[in-house]
Amino acid sequence: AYNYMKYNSWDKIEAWISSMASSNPSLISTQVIGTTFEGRAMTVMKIGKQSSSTKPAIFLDCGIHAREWISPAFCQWFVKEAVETYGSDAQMTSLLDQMDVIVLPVFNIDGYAYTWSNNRMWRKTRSRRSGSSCIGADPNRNFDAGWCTTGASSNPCSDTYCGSKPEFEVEVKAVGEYIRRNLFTIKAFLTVHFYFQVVVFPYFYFFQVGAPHREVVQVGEGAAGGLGSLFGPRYTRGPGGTTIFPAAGGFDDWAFDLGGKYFYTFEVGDTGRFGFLLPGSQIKPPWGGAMVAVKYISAHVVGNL
Ligand code: 0X9
Ligand code: ZN
Repeated sequence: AYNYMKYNSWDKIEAWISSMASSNPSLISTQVIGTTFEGRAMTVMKIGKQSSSTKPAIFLDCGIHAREWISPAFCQWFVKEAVETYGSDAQMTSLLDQMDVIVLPVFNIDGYAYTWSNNRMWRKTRSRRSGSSCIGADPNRNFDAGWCTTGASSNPCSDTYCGSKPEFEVEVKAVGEYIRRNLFTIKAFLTVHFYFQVVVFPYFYFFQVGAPHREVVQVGEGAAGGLGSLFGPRYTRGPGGTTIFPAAGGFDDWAFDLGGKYFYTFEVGDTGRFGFLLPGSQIKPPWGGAMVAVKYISAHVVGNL
């Protein structure tokens, strides 16, 4: 059986995606949305009760930063929980009856593979460019939202390199195009990072809460409450630029500007004892918290369609 209690290599995750889809055909369908720089297929898993009409959807992505291993582990855990609790857990059942959750288990697959093969602390993609021997760009700085104006670097050797131009990274372009094509059905976005303990929302590229202010904040507070119930009041929430740090070119700000009403970025993890090297045996509590938060936000979205 697939071991969710440890981290899994990309090869294992890729095989897991197909086997989950083929063993749960009534709940999961897959679609390839692009190819990474190194040629790996980017596959999304659409989880939800089948319907003859297009259902509204929530987009959940993990692993935009290569070394944040707990993030892809959470996406896998979410899919497992969805499949196992659909029909018994009331919240999950109502969510999957009314909406689809579109899961991108690993956004930055090349980077993730590289953290397994060469450098555990790698963050960026693995793209190459002429004029520099440094490799990769930060995919969460490469979206077209105040691109490279703050909290990002134009130095290709930096860990927060914004790339040669917005959506230059093929993975970013693939996700961008998928979202543009499906924006009418995608009602909310959830992105999982490691390792602050926050639920944050746009904007990150300037100091302003995105509209509609009050509702976005309230839902974020409720979600952070779910995380806080597992981790204590350390869990904070708020608009990104002031709550954590300003950083332009993010997936969240870009999708928000495009018209995505709800976009929450979760940072889950411990309080820094293990940092990025959080052992697989420690991943369960942060997942539990994130699951509570995901369900909280989904329930709000379902109730406000
Ligand atoms: O800096 C980031 O991209 C995220 N933090 S991390 O330590 N996991 O790298 C925060 C992303 C918040 N969103 C934006 N800055 N747009
Ligand atoms: Zn991150």
